[in-house]
Amino acid sequence: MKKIKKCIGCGVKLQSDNILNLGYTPSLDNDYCMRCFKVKNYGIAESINSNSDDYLKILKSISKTKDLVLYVVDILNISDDLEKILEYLNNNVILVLNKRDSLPKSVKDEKIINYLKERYNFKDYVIISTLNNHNFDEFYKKILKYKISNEVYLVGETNAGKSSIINKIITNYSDTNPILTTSNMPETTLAKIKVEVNKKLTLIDTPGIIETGNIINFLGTKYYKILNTKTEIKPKTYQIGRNSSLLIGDFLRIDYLEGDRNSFTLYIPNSIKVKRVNIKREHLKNNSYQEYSLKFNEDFCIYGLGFIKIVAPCKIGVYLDKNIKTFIRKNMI
Ligand SMILES: Nc1nc2c(ncn2[C@@H]2O[C@H](COP(=O)(O)OP(=O)(O)OP(=O)(O)O)[C@@H](O)[C@H]2O)c(=O)[nH]1
Ligand SMILES: [Mg+2]
Repeated sequence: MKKIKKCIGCGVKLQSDNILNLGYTPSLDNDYCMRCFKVKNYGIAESINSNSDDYLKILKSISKTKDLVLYVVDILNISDDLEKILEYLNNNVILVLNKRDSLPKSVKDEKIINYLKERYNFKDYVIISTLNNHNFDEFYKKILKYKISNEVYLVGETNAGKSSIINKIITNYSDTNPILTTSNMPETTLAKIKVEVNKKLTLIDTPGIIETGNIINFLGTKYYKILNTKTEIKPKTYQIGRNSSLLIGDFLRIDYLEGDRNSFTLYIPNSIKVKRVNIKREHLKNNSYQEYSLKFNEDFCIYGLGFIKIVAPCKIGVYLDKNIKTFIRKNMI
């Protein structure tokens, strides 16, 4: 019987039979599949199709273990249904907000943590940045504090940074070298991968779920890099009144329909162009048009892009593909 060998970068079973199938490598002596090899060496994104059933299967199998789970979330894209994951897991779950570097330094970590604690029911909360090693010592201590066995799982949406976090922990707290493949394309990790950090801790990487409403699924590959921003967002503030509109990139328009003069602060990647226009125009109530009413101090969130901090009550008209998830929450920062 052939021994099964797995790619050490993404966890897929290696095979040398069919170049068109996942896990292909010209020689089974290689440690990485060709897809990982291309990501690592050329940064080439090759997307694949998987489904959320696989993700649920993984969550179910994790739930049976009772081991500690690190639920990794991109701080710029905190979903409104964060707690849903707890329906599938009986384990202790720490909410890990990654990519702290993408929000301005002036924002206080504590404020965000308190905001989340008031709303959700996770075992604990931690804010980190893998990019600049922010808060890893505290994070590592929490892992050691809450772990039940030596095995600790990382779960979360694709691109939240699970594999990058494991690589960083390996770099910080072990004598070995990081091996996992990471990239800005959705679905980099393809199967569970156990990574032994030291005798006391083994981290288990999992493939991320793709949230179908994430804007990254609608904007094409050239946005992979833009949406996975590596630079601190400079918030853009606009004074808005009746008849003003914001044009955001070439995919979103927001019309100000009702309300007093207002302030809109955009927390979205810097390279996405924003223009305020003051034009009298017809409202084209086409298929992608929707109206929203906001109360005092609410954020309008566009999932995968970021959020707009709005201070006064108003009504807005939004032109955006209807399949992209949007929601309103109390101002987070
Ligand atoms: N700005 C910023 N980017 C990060 C950080 N951590 C990871 N990234 C980037 O986020 C992207 C996704 O990282 P991965 O580690 O591959 O994410 P993942 O959660 O393992 O994704 P899947 O394997 O697809 O589930 C890559 O472009 C990383 O470089 C961080 O702290 N800050
Ligand atoms: Mg990964």
